[in-house]
Amino acid sequence: MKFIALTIFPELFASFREHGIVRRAIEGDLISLDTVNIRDFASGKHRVTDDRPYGGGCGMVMKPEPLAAALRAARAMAPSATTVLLCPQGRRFDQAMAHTLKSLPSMILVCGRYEGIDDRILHDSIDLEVSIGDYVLTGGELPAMIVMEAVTRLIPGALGGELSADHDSFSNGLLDCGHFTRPPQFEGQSPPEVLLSGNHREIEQWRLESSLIRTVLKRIDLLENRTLSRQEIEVLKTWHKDIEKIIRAHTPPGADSPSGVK
Ligand code: 4FV
Repeated sequence: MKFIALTIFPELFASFREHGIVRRAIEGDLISLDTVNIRDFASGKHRVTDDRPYGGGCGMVMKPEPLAAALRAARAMAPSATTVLLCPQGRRFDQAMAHTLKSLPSMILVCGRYEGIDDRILHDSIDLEVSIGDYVLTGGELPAMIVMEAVTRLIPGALGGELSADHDSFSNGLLDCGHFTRPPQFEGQSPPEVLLSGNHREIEQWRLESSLIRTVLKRIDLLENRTLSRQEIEVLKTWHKDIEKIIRAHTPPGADSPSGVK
């Protein structure tokens, strides 16, 4: 995957390139990450890249000419690239979108600044608008790094060794299970016995139940339009039975329990 970031702050990507999985993926030729400085395409002594908004109002807008010239330069470097604008108006980025994007040959990531970019760029130069969340940042650089890191992790070989992204949160639409490591005792707490048992079938079952309960408690919305596996349904049925037993135990004889359980 060839990443090209269009930005007026290329230095922001310096340490991002030199650390962790992005660095390893660059060294392993799994990805490349180049920056194009939009200011290099701005004219005039001060090479301004922004101007006051038509119609008045506060803030500044990113000028179309330097951005269009920078986009042409980036396309010359990656003719088949998909051009993505990071902006609050975009489609919400998530793991599913990361899986979709990972198979692209190249991406040009446009990092806006100020109040945003001139809309005329939007119409004829942007293939996809992506938002990392419903809040407003001062620049698209951090969102671009988030997209690049999430996509890079899914490129085969990027995670290194036996690691795979298949166990990720959201990879199967559930939150990840709980994780424990040494020491066996920490502030009086020990990890669940089953994880020390070596019984892989029981460990898998525990991890499934851990994922399910965390998803039910923290992100039940993730279960709404997700097909449950037979194994997952069995777990939920067991919990349902256990919960009904508790309700019955706490319902005075003759009284209908809150859930109408006789
Ligand atoms: C943003 C987001 C974001 C808006 C104005 C950059 C800023 C400034 N990008 N997801 N949320 N962008 O807030 O992607 O140009």
